[in-house]
Amino acid sequence: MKATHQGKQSLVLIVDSKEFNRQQLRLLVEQSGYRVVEAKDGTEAMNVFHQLHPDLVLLDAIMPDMDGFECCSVLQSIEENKHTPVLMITELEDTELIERVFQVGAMDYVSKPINWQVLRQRVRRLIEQSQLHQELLAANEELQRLVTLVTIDSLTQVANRRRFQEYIDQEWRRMAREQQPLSLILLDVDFFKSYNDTYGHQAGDRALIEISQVIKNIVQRPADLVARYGGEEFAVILPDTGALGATKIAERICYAVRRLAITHSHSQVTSHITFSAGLSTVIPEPGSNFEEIITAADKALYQAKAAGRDCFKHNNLVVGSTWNYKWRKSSEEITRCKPMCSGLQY
Ligand code: GH3
Ligand code: MG
Ligand code: MG
Repeated sequence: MKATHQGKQSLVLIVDSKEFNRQQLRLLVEQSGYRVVEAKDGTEAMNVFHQLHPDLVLLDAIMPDMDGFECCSVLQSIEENKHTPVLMITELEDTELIERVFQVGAMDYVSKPINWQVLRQRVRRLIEQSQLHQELLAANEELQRLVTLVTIDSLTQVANRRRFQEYIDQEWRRMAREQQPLSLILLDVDFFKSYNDTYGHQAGDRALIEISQVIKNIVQRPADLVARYGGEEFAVILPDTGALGATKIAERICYAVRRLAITHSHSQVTSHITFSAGLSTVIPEPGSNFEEIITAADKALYQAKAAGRDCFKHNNLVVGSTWNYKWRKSSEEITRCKPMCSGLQY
């Protein structure tokens, strides 16, 4: 019989107002190889539960003050209670009583007079189930931790490059199937090397964290993804979003980064941190490769840098044209140059 869990003997909390009953139950549980802790009423049971986190609660239904049913309900509502099973001991095999047992969240019951062999089997089964459940929870937590590790950028907590690649591939194929536009924004902080040189690498890290948070707060649709594309470069994937929708998002990001007003006295553009952006919007051809949109957005970003930074270019593959936008430098409002083409798609 398996009485230990990861080298530790399982602990059973026996709750019964009568000492004689507790002694009998203790004997049976200890003979099965488990440790025992006792409580004489509901209040004491709560205290012991909080302190010792037992693996099973053996609970008498009839107790003065808080009866077993109430006690069981309270146990279920405890936040740190990770599904500790409750085995209820009832006076009678009565249908109404049995229904209440399960209503209050107990996993099973035995009725009096107790058949000791049945009780022994139920205790063992519930403890084994509880152990399996705990192992599953731990494995799931570990899985979540690993998923986070491989998909999230550790500095900024947005998606990392690997997740970006995976997601753009997936959404590219989805948009190709649905023949809907996919937009990509690539953002690159201007003169960030000189920011690091002036204020230090740690200040640079803090600025990247702040900027990523700002971007994340703006990009809100469930299907959108913000990723750290490289050192001081971010990418925003916007499925089901046309050129004007993507432009609006880029404008909002620009506006919010301006409001951060992170001083950058050595920037050759303004006295604050700015960025340049390249946008691209594509309705993917079925069977084509997502690299197409990255190349287009990257080209637009390069053009934005060449055009003096602190601006963005849109390389719209949907209508086959490129146009410029310039963030207005002196005010919080942003003006953009007139697009060079018509027929924009949301
Ligand atoms: P440009 O306007 O042309 O983009 O100029 P830039 O200085 O931003 O570009 P460059 O590619 O020359 O330098 C990028 C800098 O970003 C270099 C590096 O110091 C900084 N950087 C990259 N990753 C990190 C990071 O994780 N933390 C910090 N603090 N700085 C980083
Ligand atoms: Mg760069
Ligand atoms: Mg840069």
